[in-house]
Amino acid sequence: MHIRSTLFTALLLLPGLAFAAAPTPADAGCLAVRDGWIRLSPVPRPTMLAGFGRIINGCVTAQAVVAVRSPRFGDVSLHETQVVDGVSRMREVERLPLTPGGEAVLAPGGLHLMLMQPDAVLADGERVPLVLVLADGHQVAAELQVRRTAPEPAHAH
Ligand SMILES: [Cu+2]
Repeated sequence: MHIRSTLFTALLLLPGLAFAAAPTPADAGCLAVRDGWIRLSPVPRPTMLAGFGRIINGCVTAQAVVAVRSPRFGDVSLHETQVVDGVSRMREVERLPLTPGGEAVLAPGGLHLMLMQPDAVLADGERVPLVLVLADGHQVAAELQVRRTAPEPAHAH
């Protein structure tokens, strides 16, 4: 017991050693957003927009998205649209789990990013930065393009 607590203390005193763990999603770039887009709003000055795309977990470990931010929006959250008794409703998804090698598809009528309070009117073709916050505290940078329709899915070569 004494030896073990001494070792623990030594690890605390050597942060370089203590953090020499497996590569994180941010370090390895194994978690990414593909085909990210924001649906151009028909409203002249929208206060709310929807974002879509695929969140791909190419990591060997399970991951979870627990928050999303963008410098262009006052508030961003993950939502899911569900039709209950013929009525379309949205609920907030507080935690989006991603299995190793798995992906989450955000598409109209299902999972989406709810983008609130844009800092300006977004133009067609504009690129908007986004940050995914993972359960382990790491952050993954992504980008969404403002478009009228979904982009053609990019195929792996
Ligand atoms: Cu929503």
